[in-house]
Amino acid sequence: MMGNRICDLLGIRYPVFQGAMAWLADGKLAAAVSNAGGLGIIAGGNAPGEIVRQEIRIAKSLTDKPFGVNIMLLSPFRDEVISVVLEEKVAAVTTGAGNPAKYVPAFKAAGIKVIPVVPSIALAKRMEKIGADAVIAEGNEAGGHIGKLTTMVLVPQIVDSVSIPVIAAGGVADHRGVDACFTLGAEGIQVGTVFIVADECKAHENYKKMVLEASDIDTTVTGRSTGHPVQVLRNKLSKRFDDLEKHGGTPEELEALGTGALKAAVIDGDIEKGSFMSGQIAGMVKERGTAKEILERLITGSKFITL
Ligand code: TUI
Repeated sequence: MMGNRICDLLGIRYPVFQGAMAWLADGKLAAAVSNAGGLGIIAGGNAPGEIVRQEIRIAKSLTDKPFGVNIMLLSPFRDEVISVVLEEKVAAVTTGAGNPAKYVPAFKAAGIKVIPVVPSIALAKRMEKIGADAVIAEGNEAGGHIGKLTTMVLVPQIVDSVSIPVIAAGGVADHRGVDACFTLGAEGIQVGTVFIVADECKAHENYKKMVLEASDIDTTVTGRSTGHPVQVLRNKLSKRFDDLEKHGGTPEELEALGTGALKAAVIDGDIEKGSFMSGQIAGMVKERGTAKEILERLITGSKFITL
């Protein structure tokens, strides 16, 4: 898309990012999305640096298009993942779950585009001031770790507060959502949940089925009391989490319940004990396909992005 600032910044065809879903967004999925013309993004999640390096190398072997890596700032391996990303010189870094200010100069010096997720105007302005290339305004319709505001409320306020381009995330699954975000002033979108059911996504079959069969009200937010709210598909684990929170569970008890739960969902497909992170839009995800088919289906009919 000529003249779109996100496409020009990254050298990509469509201003569509694949959200960095911990455990799910690996080198294979990221490469498939980048090959389809979007920006694939490898999720650093809580993985050690060398695992992230392996995924970067896999992506490099599968595509010559730009792709990104997301740094999850709560990760115990944050610093080593950052070192790996600097060494491997990926095209772009997105960050989540925290303020990346102290790392921005190093990314910029390495020629890596920096695109933080911002849940507020204050952080968006700060990121612009220290040289971020764009920001992602992620509303709390999104899956996984979420901020306080919805996409509808957050995006126009961030757009009005900064001059750098804004990518909208949270609650988008078809061209109507895409166009709503562009109407709010976004110049790109990020989608995660729609890619869980991509053929190239490693999610366990049970995870894919849960997304495909989800109804409008099947997500819930756990962990509000811990200060780290996480949007997931409702299941036995989310119910146990809710009960523990209601009955004054300690942060340690809550953490113990969550430990290993994402792996249980993604790898083992453990319907009862897994944490099936997902955006609220799961109710609209009804069809599988390759990453390319999913991306093209998403933008077909858009007045802002043309195939
Ligand atoms: O990061 C995400 N979503 C995620 S990370 C993740 S891995 C995880 N696993 C288990 C427990 C917790 C996380 C799963 N989903 N989205 C981006 C995002 N970033 N949403 C909200 C924020 C955010 C919040 C506060 C960004 C910056 C921020 O800054 C606070 C500050 O210090 O100013």
